[in-house]
Amino acid sequence: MKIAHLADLHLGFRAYHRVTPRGVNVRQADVSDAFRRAVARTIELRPDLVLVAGDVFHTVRPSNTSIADAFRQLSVLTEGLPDVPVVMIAGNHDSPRSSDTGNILALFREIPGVTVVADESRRVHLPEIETAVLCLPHNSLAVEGEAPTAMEPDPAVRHNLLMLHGTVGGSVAEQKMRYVTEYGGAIVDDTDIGPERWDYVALGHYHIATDLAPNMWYAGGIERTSTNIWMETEGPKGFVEYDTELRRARFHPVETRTVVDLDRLSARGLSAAETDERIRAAVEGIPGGVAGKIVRLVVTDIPRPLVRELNHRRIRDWKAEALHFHLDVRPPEIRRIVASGAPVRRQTLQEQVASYLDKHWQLTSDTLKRERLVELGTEYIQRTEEG
Ligand SMILES: [Mn+2]
Repeated sequence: MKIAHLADLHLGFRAYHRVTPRGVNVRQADVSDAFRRAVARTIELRPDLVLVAGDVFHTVRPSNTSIADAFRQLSVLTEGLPDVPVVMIAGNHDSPRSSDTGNILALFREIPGVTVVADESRRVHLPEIETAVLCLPHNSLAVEGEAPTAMEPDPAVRHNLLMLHGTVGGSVAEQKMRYVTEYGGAIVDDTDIGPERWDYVALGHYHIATDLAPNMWYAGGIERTSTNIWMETEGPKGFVEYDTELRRARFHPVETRTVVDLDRLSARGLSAAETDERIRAAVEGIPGGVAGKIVRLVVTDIPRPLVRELNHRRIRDWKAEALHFHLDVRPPEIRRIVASGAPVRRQTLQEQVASYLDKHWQLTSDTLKRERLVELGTEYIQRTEEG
């Protein structure tokens, strides 16, 4: 049996302020395009089953445009794959906190062939392909006071699949997952899942395609929609195809907008002209230029007065040409000279957070890397400053 496993579509995601000629946010259009491509590729593969592991929408209340678009694409999918069941669960992004808000995913139950599990855990039986999918949407894992669902395969069924939306914990996950993961997810231990007991485990929530076992995958997002997209610039986006007979997974990349995170520059000891020259060389070194791309250049050790002297006209031109150009300037770290009595500049918030994480934070686990923690803390503060 061949399974197409998609996750974290985040339809309706928006970023930056550009709109398409039709007035749609450009990133929203990008995500919609990526989904269209993923649907087309899925139809070509002719799987026996399609799984969507949560976060179909970026928000609990997506816009009418997003809803109509999702409905259209799911109809294209089911019409292109007649008799192929589509099973989807809700993730943390598309699960309202209050159950009387109702889940927008319920609408897709109107499409023949689509099964939606939005709140409580449920085993979906698909007798025509001798399969049962135990579905654990976000709310079934995250709502306090509910007894946790026992994750047991059904011995009466030939193919047992598990689909859940959350953060998998355990040593393999800690090794393989490159960033702290998305906020707001439920945590599930890998020993509770026991991937060896299942034909396949389809995971959603972590946005980088990752195999936690040969038959247990995060499909990753189809576009870059994370809280911090710079954590997911490496590697393509797409979805996973899994063959239960061959026990083999194949990742199918989907074309996405180009995101370039340039190598960091240090301005230590450089003049404004020299710094400008290095910035220019770095940006002009991007093959094909910055046009339409999402670009970041981090420049460290750059004092504020030097920032003011940079060639801002050129930077504005890049900003106009790129979809998003972020020159991320970071001042030198302040070393306090306590005994001198010399006036000490007040630390920026970013410096305070970095220094606290670096010198005072007690690491809660041996597997955490302090350097990475400081970097993450700094980046999050930076993002809040970007607005
Ligand atoms: Mn997500």
